[in-house]
Amino acid sequence: MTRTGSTGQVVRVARAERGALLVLPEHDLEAVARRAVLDRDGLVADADGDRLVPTVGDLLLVEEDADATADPASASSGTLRVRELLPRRSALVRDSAGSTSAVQVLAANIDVVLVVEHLDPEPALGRVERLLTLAWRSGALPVVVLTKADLVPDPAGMAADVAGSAPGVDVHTVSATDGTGLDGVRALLEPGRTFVVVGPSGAGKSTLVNALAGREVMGTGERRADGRGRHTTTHRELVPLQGGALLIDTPGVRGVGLVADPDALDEAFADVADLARGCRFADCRHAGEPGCAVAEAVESGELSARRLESWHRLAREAAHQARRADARLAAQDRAAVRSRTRGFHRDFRDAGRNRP
Ligand SMILES: Nc1nc2c(ncn2[C@@H]2O[C@H](COP(=O)(O)OP(=O)(O)OP(=O)(O)O)[C@@H](O)[C@H]2O)c(=O)[nH]1
Ligand SMILES: [Mg+2]
Ligand SMILES: [Zn+2]
Repeated sequence: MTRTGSTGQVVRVARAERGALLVLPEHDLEAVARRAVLDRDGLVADADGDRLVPTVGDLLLVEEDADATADPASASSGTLRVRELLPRRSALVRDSAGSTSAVQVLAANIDVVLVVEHLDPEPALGRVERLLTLAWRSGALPVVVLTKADLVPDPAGMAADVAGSAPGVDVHTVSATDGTGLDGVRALLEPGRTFVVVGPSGAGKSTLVNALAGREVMGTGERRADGRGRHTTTHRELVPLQGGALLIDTPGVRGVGLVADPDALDEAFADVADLARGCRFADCRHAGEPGCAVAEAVESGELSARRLESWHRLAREAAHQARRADARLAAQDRAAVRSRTRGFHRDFRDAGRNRP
């Protein structure tokens, strides 16, 4: 390990693109970002030797790139070479739909996930529930931010509705236009805390980041049908704030796949999980079993049918994803066995050949 190397230093990934990273020194996030290069495969090994794709928010051990400095063409760029990925204390992870690639880490080492949803058009509760489940799974604290309060007559009433789908989660209602509610979000921005902002395109994520930063760090804008004048965010970026907190802006999410985690589902649906303790069967699926306390709560109006449906959808998806992950693991195992077997056959053949 190169941890003790004289030129080794720890940096934070501000932006990750294929093969190249923009990084900031861990303790001087206002410094000018530098380029860091990865091995040809675009991966970096962690302490266990697993090779992973680095993502925004990651902490990396890097060294000055001696080769690049020796090369006059790149000497001025002062490139860093990535040596090791430091352990992630939290990670916002989505399931990528493809069968080949596994999961995608959207952001690492985050403290708070700001789930941003607009009040106009009307908030999509199912999307909030899905993003909260991802957020609970990340190991960071989820917080809901409802934007565009200036565009609706009863923001507080709408916020109460959303809060019903976000048990145990603080819900803030803001308007970037008139400044309503921003102080409540600002109060969360303790120095050294990292926030990631997630939500649909047009929700006002970048507008919120700019308002909190007090300057135009991210492009924002209305999405127009002709595609012009459009400032939709296309990359994830870490934005250090003056006060010492860090914000990660992200592009709008369309479909985000859940990564299986029953605990995260129980957190996001704490109301359903609580009710489920009253079901006759410990493994009740709340799908017509006798003595189902969850069904009774829907009957009595204590739990909305919509919310139970949402739980069913996400629970099915998590189970499906778990099976897919198992299948991927099994395929990897089979490939490993095949290559071991090939090695064995080769050894066997060679041994035969060498026999006198
Ligand atoms: N009226 C009003 N408009 C807002 C508010 N916040 C954002 N907007 C507008 O909504 C539009 C989209 O805002 P963005 O911040 O670009 O949205 P985004 O979530 O970053 O979108 P993507 O980058 O595509 O994911 C812009 O025209 C903003 O000016 C708000 O609180 N009130
Ligand atoms: Mg944006
Ligand atoms: Zn039940």
